Formats: sequence, structure tokens, C-alpha cells
Amino acid sequence: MRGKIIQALAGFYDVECEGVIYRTRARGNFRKKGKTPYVGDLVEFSAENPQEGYILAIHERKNALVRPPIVNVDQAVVIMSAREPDFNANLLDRFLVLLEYKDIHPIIYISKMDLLEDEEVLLAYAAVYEAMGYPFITQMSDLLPYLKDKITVFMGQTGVGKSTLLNKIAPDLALETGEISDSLGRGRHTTRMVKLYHVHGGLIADTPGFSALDYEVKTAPDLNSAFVDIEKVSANCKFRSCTHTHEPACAVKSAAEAGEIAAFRYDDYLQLLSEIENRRETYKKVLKRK
Ligand SMILES: Nc1nc2c(ncn2[C@@H]2O[C@H](COP(=O)(O)OP(=O)(O)OP(=O)(O)O)[C@@H](O)[C@H]2O)c(=O)[nH]1
Ligand SMILES: [Mg+2]
Ligand SMILES: [Zn+2]
Repeated sequence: MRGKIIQALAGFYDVECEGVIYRTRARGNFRKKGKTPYVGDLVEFSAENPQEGYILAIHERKNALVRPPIVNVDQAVVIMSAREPDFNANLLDRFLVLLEYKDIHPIIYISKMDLLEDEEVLLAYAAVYEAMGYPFITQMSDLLPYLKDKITVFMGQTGVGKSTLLNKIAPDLALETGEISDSLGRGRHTTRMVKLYHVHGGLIADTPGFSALDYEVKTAPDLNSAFVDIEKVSANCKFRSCTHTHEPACAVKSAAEAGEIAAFRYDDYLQLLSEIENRRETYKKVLKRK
């Protein structure tokens, strides 16, 4: 039989096939080969009954996220709260870079708009991101048309309201949500696993929030292509390998100075680039010591 893994928990994988959910385990030799099934995997499996099945093979993946662990997604809704925690463009840019690198279409969703007294700053950000081609959504009804027939992952820091938004779209789910507990405005990881739900004609994964993103983009050219606004202009730089830092006749630097590329985007690019370079240096030192 062929089905999709919709939930993974303690070595069990719930596989959905023609509307029936089968609880399965991975065959022993999977582990030896270092192959782990993930939520979103299309698998071949056998099952005598819905309680006892075995995954036999995993189909090739279209893409894979590490955190949250999920594969074969069509798009990601990056949820950022307007307040509690405050909107953070630097963090948003880090999400976008990761998603662009993985070829997963990002949709930006701003939660907790009711807590925002002055929308002006946020609207300025909206203009920047929309100009880059990203949907920048501030109310649920505008998100719904994107969900049909798609596999969508909800991602974002803990406490931004991923589960709350999913409950609003599909109240039947009755997902657990958490109070923001401490003074730093950080939640306490209410959602603990990745699970796909049938919602609004598509599949949506609720995921646990996290505090740090993985450093998967490791080279300057990859970073360049993950900043879509920078990449567009970089074709006009004098040097093809331009890193937009010190090189002469850099079109990106000129565009940032002229305000055609938002200053905060250029700053975030420079920051991520220096992080990539610092990690390289550290790695080289570690190699030398060995
Ligand atoms: N005022 C307001 N509060 C909200 C909104 N959305 C979520 N919250 C609150 O924010 C807190 C965290 O919401 P959750 O939905 O649990 O957040 P989460 O992103 O699922 O968090 P994790 O599961 O820990 O990753 C809860 O107290 C919610 O009631 C909103 O639109 N407005
Ligand atoms: Mg949650
Ligand atoms: Zn340049």
C-alpha cells in the first residue's frame, strides 16, 4: 500500500491511505541504513490491520526541513507576531533565506494584530516584502485562499500563535495553545510534535516553535540567491562573484544606498554573510588543530 506519514511519535508513524490511518513502524533495516521516515514522507507499507503496519520503502523527497522536521512541503507560512514577541525583521529574513534555499514558497503571516497600537511601522515592512513578491498577510481570511490543495507548514518562534491560528481556521482541531509565561515574552513550547491536519482543502502541519534556526546556508553565492531582492540587482555588479561588501562597481551597494534595496535587508544580508565567514574560520581552525 502507499500512503503519507501524517504524524511521527516515539518510533511509530501514522500513515494515511485512502482516508484510513495506519499505525506503523519502520522496518529494522531502515535504521541501519541511516534512513529515518519523516512527517510528509510518501511511503510504501504493509498492514494487516490499522494498528500494526510496517514501512517498507520511502519515496524520493521533494524537499526536507530539519527544524521543524518535515518533508515534501509546497509552502511555508512564516508566522511572526506583531507584539509579544515584537515583530522581528531580522528573524523573518532568516526564515526566508532558509526557505528560499530549500525552494519552499514562503507566505508571511502576522499574528496578534489586535495587540498593535500603531500599524505604521509594520505597514512599511509589508511594502518591502510585498515588493519582493512575498504575500504579507495580517488577517486569517486573506490566508485561506492559499491553503487549498497544498501541503503547508506553519513555522515560527514559540508563542507567536501557530496553533491558535490553526484553531481559528479549523475549530474542530481544538489544539492546545499556551500562555506566554515569562517576562521575556517567550512561550514554553506548547506544541511538541509535527502533525499534518486536513484543513480547508489542504494539509497543514502545526509544528513546535524553536528558538534558533539551523545554519544550512553555507556559502556566499547561496546566500546571495536566497535574498531575492539582492539577487535581482546583483546581475549588474561588475564582478560575478561580488559579495556586495568591498568590491568596486557593486550594484547592490548602490541600490541599498539609493533605497532601492531596503537598508534593513542589506544589513541582514551583511550580518548573515559575516556569520557564514566566521563559521568557516572557526571550522578551519578546528581542522588545523587536529
Ligand atoms: N492577543 C492575541 N493573542 C494571541 C493571538 N494568537 C495567539 N495568541 C496567544 O499567544 C499565546 C501562544 O499561542 P500558541 O498558539 O500556543 O502559540 P504557538 O506558536 O503554537 O506556540 P508553540 O506551540 O509553543 O510553538 C497564547 O496565549 C495565545 O492565546 C492573537 O492573534 N492575539
Ligand atoms: Mg503550538
Ligand atoms: Zn555586488
